[in-house]
Amino acid sequence: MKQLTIQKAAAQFGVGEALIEPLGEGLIHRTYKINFPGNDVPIVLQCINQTNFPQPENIINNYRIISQYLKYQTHSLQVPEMVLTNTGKLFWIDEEGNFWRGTMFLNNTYTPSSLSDEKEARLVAGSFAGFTLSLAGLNAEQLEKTIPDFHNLSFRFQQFETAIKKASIQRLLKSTHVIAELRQRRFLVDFYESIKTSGDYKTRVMHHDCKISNILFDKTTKQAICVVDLDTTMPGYYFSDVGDMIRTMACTVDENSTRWEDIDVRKRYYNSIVNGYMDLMQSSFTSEEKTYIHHAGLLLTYMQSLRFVTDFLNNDIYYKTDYPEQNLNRALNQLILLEKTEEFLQTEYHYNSFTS
Ligand code: GN1
Ligand code: MG
Repeated sequence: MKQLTIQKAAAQFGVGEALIEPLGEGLIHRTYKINFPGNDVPIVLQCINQTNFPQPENIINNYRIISQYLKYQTHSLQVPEMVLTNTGKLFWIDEEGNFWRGTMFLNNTYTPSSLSDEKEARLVAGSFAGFTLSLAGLNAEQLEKTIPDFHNLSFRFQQFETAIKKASIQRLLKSTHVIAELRQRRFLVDFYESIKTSGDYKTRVMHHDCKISNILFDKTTKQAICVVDLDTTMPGYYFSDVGDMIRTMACTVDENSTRWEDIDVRKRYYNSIVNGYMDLMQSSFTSEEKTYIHHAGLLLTYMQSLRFVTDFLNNDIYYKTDYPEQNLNRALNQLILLEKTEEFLQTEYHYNSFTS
């Protein structure tokens, strides 16, 4: 993105010459930290990706409802306050149609990109569980579906099959192994369908992007203080948040790694995440949700592999990439992680994911 475009956007949210720094490692939006000369506190300026979020106003609307609601919940984590434009608006659209919004940057905080120990894993799991519990009294009907069918596994599987039909022969040939392995695990889609139809599973407000970098920690106390990136916070099922934490935090490497032989599940982290999440959630969980808690990591890792290979087959239109086969490599990384999780669950819990 052109520096001038960012400068113009920044100028809407503050006064004086803005100092601009890129922020974060997200695969979707463009995010910057902006310092204005007269302000002690920087702001986070974000250009919303409208290919992924065709109605960015929905994100703003949800954010407003959630942050208002959380303000009145004692002991709950907060979310950074919105920063209005100089004319008092919640967002700004530039002449090219880019959609910009601002939130406060919280000084004296940090977001770790990986876990330093199991205690931290428990803390993060408890934070996301606490977030869902704090929002239990919110009328979830008020929230917009910012991305319809976001964690709908049947829909993701359909998108994958459609992409296979339309893909170029070159991309298809490169993906044969991943495609075959993913097709073999269709029983996970059937399991998802049973969640949707059985009535034994509740919908709750879920964050839907539970990576460690979406929790802000206090530099001094090392405590979790804020949840960020609420773009996909909307009603969802029990598996989404704990599943995404297992996928991103219990693994030895991150989703961009191509050190295939190093990909594995870290037992102690896995257990800390599940136990940390269950500590808070079990009073709200139905017996089915408790019984199938270990399906969570499988579902999310499977879904992410489907989504990455689908994007590769669609010529990389969704996720930012740094080199040509990155989405295929990400899909393979997630597939290996899925296989390792299956092995891990069988050994540790005699858990057979093939039956639901
Ligand atoms: C996207 O950009 P980021 O990291 O916040 C994606 C998540 C994926 C993730 C994979 C809106 O999130 O669902 O799990 O990439 N968000 C959207 O890294 O598609
Ligand atoms: Mg996100």
